[in-house]
Amino acid sequence: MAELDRLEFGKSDFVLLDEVTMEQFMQNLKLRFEKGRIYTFIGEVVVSVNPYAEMDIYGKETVEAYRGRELYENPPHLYSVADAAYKAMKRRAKDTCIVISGESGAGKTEASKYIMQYIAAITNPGQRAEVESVKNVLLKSNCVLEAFGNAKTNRNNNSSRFGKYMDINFNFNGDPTGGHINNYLLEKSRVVQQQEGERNFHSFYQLLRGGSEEMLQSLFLQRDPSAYVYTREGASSTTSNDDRSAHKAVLSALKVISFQPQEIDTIYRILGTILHLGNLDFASDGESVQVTEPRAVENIATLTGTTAADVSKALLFRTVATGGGEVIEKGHSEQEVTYGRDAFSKALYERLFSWIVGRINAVIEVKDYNPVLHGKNTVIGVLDIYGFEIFDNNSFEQFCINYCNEKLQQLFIELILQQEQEEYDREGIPWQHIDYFNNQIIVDLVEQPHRGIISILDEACLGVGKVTDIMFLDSMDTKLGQHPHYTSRKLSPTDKSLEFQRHFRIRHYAGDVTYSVEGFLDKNKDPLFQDFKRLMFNSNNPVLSEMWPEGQLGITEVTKRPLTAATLFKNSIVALVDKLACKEPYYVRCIKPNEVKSPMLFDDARCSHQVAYLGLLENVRVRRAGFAYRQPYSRFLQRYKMTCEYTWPNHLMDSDRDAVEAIVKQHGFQDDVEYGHTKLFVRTPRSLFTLEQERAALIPILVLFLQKVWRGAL
Ligand code: AOV
Ligand code: MG
Repeated sequence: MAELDRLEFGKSDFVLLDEVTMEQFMQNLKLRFEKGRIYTFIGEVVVSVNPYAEMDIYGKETVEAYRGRELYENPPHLYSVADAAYKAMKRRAKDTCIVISGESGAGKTEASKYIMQYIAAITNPGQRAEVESVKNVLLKSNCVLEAFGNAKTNRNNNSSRFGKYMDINFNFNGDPTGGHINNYLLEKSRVVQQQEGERNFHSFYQLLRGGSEEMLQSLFLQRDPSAYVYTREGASSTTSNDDRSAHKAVLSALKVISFQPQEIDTIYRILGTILHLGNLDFASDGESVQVTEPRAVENIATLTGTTAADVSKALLFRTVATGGGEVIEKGHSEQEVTYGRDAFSKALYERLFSWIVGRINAVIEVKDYNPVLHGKNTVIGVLDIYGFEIFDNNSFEQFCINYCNEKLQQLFIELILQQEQEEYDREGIPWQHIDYFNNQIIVDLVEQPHRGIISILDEACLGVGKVTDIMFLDSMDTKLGQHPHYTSRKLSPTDKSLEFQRHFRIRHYAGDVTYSVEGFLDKNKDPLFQDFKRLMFNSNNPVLSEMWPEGQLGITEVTKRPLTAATLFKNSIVALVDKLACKEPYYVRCIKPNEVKSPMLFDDARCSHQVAYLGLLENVRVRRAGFAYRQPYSRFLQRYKMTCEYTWPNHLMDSDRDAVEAIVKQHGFQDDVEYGHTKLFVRTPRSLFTLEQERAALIPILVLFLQKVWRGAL
């Protein structure tokens, strides 16, 4: 509480600024950052600036200071939000979610881990073994998913290359009983290729640098990542995490999550297989293509529980059914072989990743929950997804990631800005409307049926004959030429940033991104020759075989054309947004202070850009014009009627509204409220704080009183 008033740290809530201007906002943000105050409120929203340095603010004492307290009793912290979400869930049986957003490297993943740790720390005071084990698995799953789903990019040394939404289930005691993880589009192209200065997924380097001698020998691997084509680019770049110790941590986490020895073994065999696949070379004698290194094929066969002959065949031929129902084997061209090999490597990794998530889910899934016996099962969801990103080369993956961030921004607008304003209107509360940029127009540009970019892309993928990426670009130019957020080289020939013919640009909410259409069609179709699926299904390793169930389909069995990658992604993100929208949302808005990962530097231009596009000023304005707290009259009365002689135990007034007015007047904060049609609106949390304190002081007296009544003493 004391810190809230210490001005040298700046204002702990942007709502308290003298004037809501960018200048004042930035001054306060910078001052706090420089004083080591990385968190600041906007009402219930926490704004966080990445400190790029270890902070001593997450320890046990801090947890204790925040546990069960009201938001405004302590300085702003991730723990304030976590506790608020937890309280809402526990006290009001509300499903809540914590949405963490911000661009790549802003600190989302770290924030999500602290939030999880906090929730783990404040629950299960009785140390019940089954709850402890659920908590343990939930916490350990992070380490495994990060190893397999994160990588060093040019924006962030530990960048999430998949989206993660984790639901934690709670019983009526408020203890975690289980959970569920949803993962979103893993950037699998990274398995076979990385941009300059980037790395493949951490898992490969961890295995090569941290695996035991026996392990590496059994996988026929050398220790040096530069010996493998797929890990060569990242072989010399350093990251903040030590691959060796991370490998140990992952192995022990896998055991805690109860992965079986054969499963763990299979995980590493798959990584080994992928590394060997990447090193395969092929030669053509003009007629047919051969593998030039048969040893590597044998290694792959051993690791995948198949035969060298079958591996070669799957690599070099494809089995096709002719029109007459005849099955023939058709040799690949050299180009097709390399293409097929890379597609296989990517698919192996993606399957592995999804399988790991599925295995974790099977362990943490809530079993035998009986709502009659156990009360309502409530949920806190934590969302940590890949942040908005701009690289030198932006492709299909960035397109998907940035679209996802548009959707989340849209959700923020709807939940925080729009809904708030609509509620004031609905309740007849006088206030001034606040303008904000609504990015729905960009969301539509991407996802609108028939006219949006994803539809145009899918249409191009369905085209017969040879449809090229450039034809897709032409089609966008024709259909989207008038769109204010879309342009391309052809449409803006004088624009310097659109250097190449294959470029198009989207004016995103968070900035302009120039994409290259190269590879869009292929990544969207995401084809994999059936032969690989059959090869894997027929493996004598049951764990591996289980990952490829569709391999059991016969060659002539017609399969429906699968949905494209972009459409699958869109559907999953739409479902995610729906899931979030029906929960009570809590927000953490992360800001990246500079481009060089420095703990000292506050880059004004970069920060104010983020403050602007995140809509934080608008957030403050809406919040300020508005009210920190609101509740339907009946609920307010229920909670506080005991604090007022006119309302306890029952009031005799005309309406609940009048009774509430009596309480408010008795406590002297009538200037701090507005009366809506159905709800009371309170401007500052402090008014409520007094009420809460009084209520807390009265409860023991009341309990004593009631006990006496029951015992017949009164
Ligand atoms: P992101 O999740 O937002 O980016 P991270 O959470 O991975 O970003 O943060 C990037 C790096 O910043 C971390 O690896 C830490 O070194 C540092 N960092 C972030 N938050 C803190 C903190 N609270 N205390 C100390 N260091 C921190 V991305 O996943 O790329 O969108 O896709
Ligand atoms: Mg992350």
